[in-house]
Amino acid sequence: MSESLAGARSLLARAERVTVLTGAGISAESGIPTFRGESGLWRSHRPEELATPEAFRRDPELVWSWYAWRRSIVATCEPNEGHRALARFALDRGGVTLVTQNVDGLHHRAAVAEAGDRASEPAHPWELHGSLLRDRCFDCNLKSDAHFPPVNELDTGPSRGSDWPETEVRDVEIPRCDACGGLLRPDVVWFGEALPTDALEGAFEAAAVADVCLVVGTSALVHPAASIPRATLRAGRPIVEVNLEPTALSPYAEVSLMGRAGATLPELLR
Ligand code: BJW
Ligand code: ZN
Repeated sequence: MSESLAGARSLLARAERVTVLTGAGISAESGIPTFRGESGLWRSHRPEELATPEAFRRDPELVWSWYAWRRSIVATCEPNEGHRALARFALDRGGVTLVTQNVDGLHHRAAVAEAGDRASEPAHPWELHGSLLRDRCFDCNLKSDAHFPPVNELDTGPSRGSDWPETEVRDVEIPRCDACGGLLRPDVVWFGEALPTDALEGAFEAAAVADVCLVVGTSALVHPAASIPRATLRAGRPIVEVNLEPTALSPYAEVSLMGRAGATLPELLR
């Protein structure tokens, strides 16, 4: 076992409370594209044209086309060894708060699968950037289960490409809110929008009292999520990082484990 892996394991073994912050990198091995980096979504698409309220006001069909494609990817993906290792870790030892920037629902699916017949309830992670699995009214904020595009219009077959087929759902009528008739949007957090207060407060509170903050698969460039591990640092406790490459947080991490989350987490959390 490498020295850093042993060091990280010993920090976790001594910790009573652990807060885990995850990002797109943990779902990469499930086949969900990350945002930054070589094949990241923001390499080929401009965030300001797709992930802002202004973009939605300007061209809701375009934005929905992109999210429909993203939903079609998530619909075919499964939690990977990284999600599962974290779910087992939380169920086995308690004292773990899971906070994610991801909108794919894979942490919860892993928790449900790992909980199986156990008595303990699979916890929902704090979802800082919302969920792709829900819609929300653009006008009155009423939330509902995702119902766009209709499941039978999702191209989830083996022919689904890795690129966004921009035109595919452009002609589909966008559903409207039952309560006020406003346009529905995906219930995710776009740039310039506030994060859900309960998730943000829950995450900062858990980080501030954590004995270790474990940060997995995030470039740590998007705030306020990227500031959460600093609450642990401010309390004089360490950060352990798992990533393919150094990030904005690496200089502050007690241990940086460079590797795939799907291989590293099962080793680290065994
Ligand atoms: C692997 C791996 C493997 C790969 N194993 N590792 C302070 C300073 C500067 C700017 C700001 C600031 N505070 C706020 C801002 C503005 C802005 C911001 O942060 N901008 C920066 C980019 C400069 N923030 C906001 O606008 C936020 N809102 C806000 O601040 O509101 C204020 C407000 C208050 C009150 C009223 C009104 C407003 C909102 C941010 C929303 C972010 N939304 C997105 C899209 C979500 C919906 C969707 O999915 O479409 O969230 S953007 C995108 O980035 C997504 C992600 O959750 C987020 C973070 O990305 P993440 O997860 O880190 O992914 P990547 O791709 O960046 O990194 C992947 C990592 O994995 C890499 O490091 C790889 O190496 C690694 N990896 N494979 C392990 N197998
Ligand atoms: Zn409404």
